[in-house]
Amino acid sequence: MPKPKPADAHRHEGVVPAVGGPAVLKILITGGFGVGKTTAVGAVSEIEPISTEELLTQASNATDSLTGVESKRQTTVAFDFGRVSFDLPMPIELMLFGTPGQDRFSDLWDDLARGAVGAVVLADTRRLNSSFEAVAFCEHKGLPFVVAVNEFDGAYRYPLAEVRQALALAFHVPVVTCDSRDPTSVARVLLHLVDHALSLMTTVLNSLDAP
Ligand SMILES: Nc1nc2c(ncn2[C@@H]2O[C@H](COP(=O)(O)OP(=O)(O)O)[C@@H](O)[C@H]2O)c(=O)[nH]1
Ligand SMILES: [Mg+2]
Repeated sequence: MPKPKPADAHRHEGVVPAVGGPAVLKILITGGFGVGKTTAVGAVSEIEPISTEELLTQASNATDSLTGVESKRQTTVAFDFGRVSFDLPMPIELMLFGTPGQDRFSDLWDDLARGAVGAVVLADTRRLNSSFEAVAFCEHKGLPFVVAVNEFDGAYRYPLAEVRQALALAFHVPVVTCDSRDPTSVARVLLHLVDHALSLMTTVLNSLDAP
């Protein structure tokens, strides 16, 4: 009877175990209530997005500010999940986790952020203050992030430098515009974030290499 091979026998035979497929990255989609997080995940996801929208109830009226989003009838009580993959510039698969907008779920934000490579903070210039908490959260966690201004119809288009100033962003944080209903626009923001997160890594490496 042949002796069973040890589990790592292939190493001794010089056989590289089959690996491959895209790099899988976790990304947080965050921002205030009604800025378009659920819309963005749904627009870009290749799978049917998992969304835990519930009809707004009287009970949530005290905590969900509807100012400026009076037409909104649903709220995310847990989180949104979607997935999107890219072949270029390299094969990557992004797992998207959309946070609930309300601060009462901040413990869940911690869980959703764990292991994420970075975050997209969506902002609505009519209610920029609704995204303050998300910016503060990313800064506190040291999570690389980009701010994406969701250009709602009829909203005044502020220069991005003013948005940067109003949110008191560090100079290296990218600020871009997007339409969270448009898959191409959301994909562009996601790639921007991945690029930003990788470039921060390069900056750290350079500082380690410095004499
Ligand atoms: N006009 C316009 N409406 C949008 C845009 N993004 C989201 N909406 C609408 O705004 C509302 C709030 O979006 P939602 O994704 O639920 O916000 P969330 O609370 O951040 O998840 C929904 O009724 C969306 O259809 C946008 O870019 N333009
Ligand atoms: Mg939502």
